[in-house]
Amino acid sequence: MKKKKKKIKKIKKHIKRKARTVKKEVVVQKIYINGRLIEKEHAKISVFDHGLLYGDGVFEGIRVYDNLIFKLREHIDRLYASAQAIALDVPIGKRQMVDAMIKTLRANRLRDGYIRVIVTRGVGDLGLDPRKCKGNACIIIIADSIALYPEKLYKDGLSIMTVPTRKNIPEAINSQIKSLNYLNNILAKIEAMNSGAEEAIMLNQDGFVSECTGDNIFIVKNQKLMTPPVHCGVLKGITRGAVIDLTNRSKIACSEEVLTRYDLYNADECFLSGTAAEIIPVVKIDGRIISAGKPGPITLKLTRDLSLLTKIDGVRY
Ligand code: PXG
Repeated sequence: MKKKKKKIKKIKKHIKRKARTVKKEVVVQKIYINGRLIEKEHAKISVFDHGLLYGDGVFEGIRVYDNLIFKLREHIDRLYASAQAIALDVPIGKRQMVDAMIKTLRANRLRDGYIRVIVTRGVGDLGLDPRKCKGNACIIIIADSIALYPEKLYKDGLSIMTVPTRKNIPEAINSQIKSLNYLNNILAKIEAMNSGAEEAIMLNQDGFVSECTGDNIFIVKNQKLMTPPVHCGVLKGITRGAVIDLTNRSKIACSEEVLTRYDLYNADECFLSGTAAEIIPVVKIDGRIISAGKPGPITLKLTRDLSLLTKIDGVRY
């Protein structure tokens, strides 16, 4: 009897020790910086990095669902296109970038979550001159989780509002560039939050609806889905693209339309789409109740369809 008790004690001790080591492995987050995986606490870059000093760099946010990287190719292509647009040489190729992302995901034992890939112009001096950063482009990959809005709002719907801050004009900074400078959108977000709304609708210079601060916008009117075209200053969102594909498969009519605030106020349904947000219903716009104050049927169907798509469509790692 004594022997048995001793054995059980030994096994319990072993399990405890094992649990401790597993926990330790999960807890210590590792960040990829220029080819090295560094513990979060020690993951640091220079204060002379032009990404910090000037927002000079580009990024992507990508979701992973149960070991599948959703729309990987699209995100990688957009990252390199953003870099090309700001004349930033990414020091590694697309294949190597994917390998680095997978290495980071595995090191963090992340099955579900979010990868942030950042490429900055790198270390220069206290002047704008990008030539000073030559050869120093810095690659950072963070594998983590993300929640753009509280869970409750996915059931109840968002209240959003148009804000005074307009989209940057495309001749200044094209909306397709996912740059490290989000000040325009942050100002819009502050304005919305200061007025009690969770998200901002940004208009373009001509007063037409463009997008929200980190999501694209869709409305439903008479069973037909509509979203602003790219020339209205919207980022060609990858989730936006996935939603459009889903409507094609389900034979739901969907088109790109120049939209005004009037169109939003009179919509039957409204939702936002984005990598971080996924699909989130909107029930109030500038104080007007939309969709009888609850998520509409087409919004809910597309939410279900997108969720199914993320379970099958992706690159396994
Ligand atoms: N518009 C803007 C301005 C964005 O920044 C989208 C639309 C949606 O695009 P995708 O391709 O994701 O469907 C975005 C994307 C964050 C965060 O941390 C924001 C985005 C993506 C990931 C994370 O807030 N915005």
